[in-house]
Amino acid sequence: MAGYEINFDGLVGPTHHYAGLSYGNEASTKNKRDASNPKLAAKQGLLKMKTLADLGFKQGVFAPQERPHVPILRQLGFHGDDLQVIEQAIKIAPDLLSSLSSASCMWTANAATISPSSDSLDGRIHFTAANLNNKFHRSIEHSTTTEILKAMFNDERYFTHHAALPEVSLFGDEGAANHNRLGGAYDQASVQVFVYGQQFLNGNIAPQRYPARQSLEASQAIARLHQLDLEKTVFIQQNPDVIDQGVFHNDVIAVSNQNVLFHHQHAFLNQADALNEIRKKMHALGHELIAIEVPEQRVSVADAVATYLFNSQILTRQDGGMTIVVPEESRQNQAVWTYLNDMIQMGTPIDRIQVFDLRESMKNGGGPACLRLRVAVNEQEYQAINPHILMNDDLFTRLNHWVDRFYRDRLVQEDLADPLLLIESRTALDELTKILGLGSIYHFQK
Ligand code: SUG
Repeated sequence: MAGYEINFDGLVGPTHHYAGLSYGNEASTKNKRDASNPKLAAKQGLLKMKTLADLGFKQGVFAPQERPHVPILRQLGFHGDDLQVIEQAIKIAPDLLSSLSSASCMWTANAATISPSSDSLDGRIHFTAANLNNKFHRSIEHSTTTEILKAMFNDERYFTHHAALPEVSLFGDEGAANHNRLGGAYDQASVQVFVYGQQFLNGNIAPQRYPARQSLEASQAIARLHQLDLEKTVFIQQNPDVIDQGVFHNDVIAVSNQNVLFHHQHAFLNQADALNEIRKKMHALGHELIAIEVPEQRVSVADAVATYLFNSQILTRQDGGMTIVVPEESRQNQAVWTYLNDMIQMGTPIDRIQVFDLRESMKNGGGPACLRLRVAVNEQEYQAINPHILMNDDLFTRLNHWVDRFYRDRLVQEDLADPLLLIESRTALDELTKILGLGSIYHFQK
């Protein structure tokens, strides 16, 4: 039995727009106030899920959250009925309404950190929702994320859910985007690699321009909660210079699958030592690391950030080879595309490229890997997952119809106060819980 890796992609919510909310994420800042197309965004994501499912990869859907977040608007002093709350907010604090309307939960790589049962001392899969403390619009995701995860993985024999860490920068946690796992079969013990941006207690190396979103203290707390064996765990610091060049999460500069680590020359601080530690710990488990290091000379950090070369997914096919999933922007850049085509000839397990148009998400800094949360399971755990969230022909058709019925093809900030948008979104989400068999994860009154 080899187990499976399932990718759960975030379904883009109906209020997807460009609000420029993420300082340090250059795409987000650059595209502030552009008109978005939520319908196209959702369809681009669905097509990615369906294509990967058709290629034989295990693929699931992660439901969006309700936005705008009316309870928090109330907490901030807006009052009246829900529509009055929103009307006041757009007049007095339009940017706040934007924050509380962001569809940012689509980037499920930031939803949680997950440790498979083969790595945990108690033999259970552990989930910890990320507090996303660094950005207000994302810090409001974790409690609903936990509820959705419980509705997806609802079997106490196998799945343990932890609440997010304390909501301060000392424990800033951005989830799986800063977490890799290196080993062999998905259901066998592997080395977990936590990549942090800054050590807050007694650390002295930090980015100067942009924030480090993930702390070492958070990564260590997750490792404790998930009952990881420290002999099989590595904590490495992301290179602060690349954070300052727009690499706001580790998955913008490195990605792993099984025994392969694909990363940039400048990804990590003290890179040679970091790789040696991973290599040694993998070796103790009987695995050899294949590190594919991309030299700056071939692909600059700036090109990596602009094209999201490393925000790719490396997926193991049923024939044992690996496919790298990249966004269209990687094909459009000559240096990156030439590198990719050379790479698949290098004799590593990666021998195919799959390209997706994810432009709507990319304009907010979210590439293929941002949109997915991976969960490694064995056969019994796989059988215990809510079956309604797994992608197939029927679900694809139903979700496309659902998007056609409820989503707009243009959205700008002023539209966020349209009472019809709230009604459309709530009706849509209410129907979605039935399609995905999630029970009552939303708490609005219809
Ligand atoms: O947190 N963008 C997200 C992108 C997340 C990408 N995820 C990973 N790298 N795993 C973020 O910065 C922008 C929203 C706006 O500006 O409207 C935003 O939240």
